Parts: sequence; C-alpha cells; structure tokens
Amino acid sequence: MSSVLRIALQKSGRLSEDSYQLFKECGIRFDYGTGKLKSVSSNFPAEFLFLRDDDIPGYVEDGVADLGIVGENVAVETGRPVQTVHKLGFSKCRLSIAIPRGSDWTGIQSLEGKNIATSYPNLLGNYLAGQGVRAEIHEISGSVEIAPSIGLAEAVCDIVSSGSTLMSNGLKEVETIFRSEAILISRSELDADKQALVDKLLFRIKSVQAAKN
Ligand code: PRT
Ligand code: ZN
Repeated sequence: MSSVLRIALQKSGRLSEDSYQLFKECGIRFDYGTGKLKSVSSNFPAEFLFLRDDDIPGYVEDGVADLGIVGENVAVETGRPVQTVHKLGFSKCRLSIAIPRGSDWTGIQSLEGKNIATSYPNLLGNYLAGQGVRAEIHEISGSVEIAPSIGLAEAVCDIVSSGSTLMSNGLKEVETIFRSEAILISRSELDADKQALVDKLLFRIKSVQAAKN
C-alpha cells in the first residue's frame, strides 16, 4: 500500500489561514472550512486533520498524525517529544510578563513571592526557576489579562502580538520570556516512504519561502 501523510492543522484560529495558504502555495489541494474533521488531498498523498492547536503535539507524538503545524509556544509548553522540522515564519508572537501600569518594576526579582496568572505554567515555571525567582503560578485557560483587575494575581504571563490587549487592560509588558512562530512538527520516527514524502513537502515549502524573500 502506498503511503499517505497525515497532517494535523488548527481547525479555526490564528494559525489556520496561513497554514491552509501554505499548502495552497505548495500546490497541494484539499477542502477545508466545510465543517469536516478530515480532508484528503486530490493531488498529493496527504490527508488533513482539523483539530484544536493544543491537541496537535499529542496526536503527532501518538502517531495519529505524522506532521502538524503549531505555535512553538504550544509545542514547548506541552513538552511532547516531537521534532521541529521547519520554522514557518507566520503567527509570530511573544510570551511576556505584564504588570499593572502603575506597579513598580526593577527586574524579574520584582516577582519574588508574587502571584502570576498564565496559560503557560511550564514555560513560565522554567523561566522563573532559571532566574532563581520563587513565585506562585496560577494556571488559567483564558482571559488571563483580567486577572490583576479582579485581584487574582499581581502579574500575568501571556501571548502578546501588537500589545493592544495588554494596554486596554491597563497592563504594561515588562519582560519577554519566549519568542514564537508557527512550526512544522513531526513524529520522531517515520518510515522511509513517509520520510520521502516529508522531504518532498519540505522542498516545496522552502521554495515557496525562498520566492517570497
Ligand atoms: O481553538 P484553539 O485551541 O485551536 O485555538 P486557541 O484559541 O488556543 O489559539 P489561537 O488561534 O488564539 O492562537 C494560535 C497560536 O497563534 C498561538 O498558540 C500562538 O502561537 C499564535 N499567536 C500569534 C497568538 C497571537 N498571535 C495572539 N495575539 N495567540 C494568541 N494571541 C492572543 C493572546 O492570547 C492575547 O489574548 O491575542 C491577544 C494579544 O494580542 P495583541 O495583538 O492584543 O497583543
Ligand atoms: Zn488552543
């Protein structure tokens, strides 16, 4: 039986459009946005799965998918042993610490003994440990930036792009702990047929990127 690559993409969110566009520019056709969870390409041996971004590293690790596109922030936070095949250059953002505009900041030590709200407890915990700062990390899954105004935390650690969400919540960005962009990830061991397909895909991706530079 000939091999088919299974590729996991974010169903709907900040990675989706650019991910779909990338395959389109690589000349790989498939239907998306139909509400279906799966789509087979009509002109490349690939099948696409549409998932929540947080689930993609796990599906790639477990072999449900061979490849996936996620933000580096999600790949690192989930800690799954997957390989970064290629950086894709879109969905760029940073993970930063922010505090209320009027609060004092003399450096990362200012967080000692403080409460910090975040959806990235592992990335933040590792960063603080590396800096020798002890703080209480409160994991919340969404609307992190309202935590200080409701008295839940003195600081937040959240994804920032333009900075306008922080600003409109009365917060100032004081330290960037991680920079991220979309990446193509793969399962650590692929058989020779699938690896050949990944190499073919990668060649097309690099050509598309080269044409833009
Ligand atoms: O539903 P699903 O779980 O699949 O999606 P999601 O809601 O978890 O993720 P989504 O679509 O919001 O983001 C997917 C990925 O895009 C993230 O993991 C990042 O790698 C990347 N990315 C790029 C961003 C942003 N920019 C971004 N601005 N992810 C989130 N934001 C949010 C941030 O959390 C904050 O609420 O946007 C707000 C800040 O934006 P600015 O422009 O106001 O600074
Ligand atoms: Zn998500």
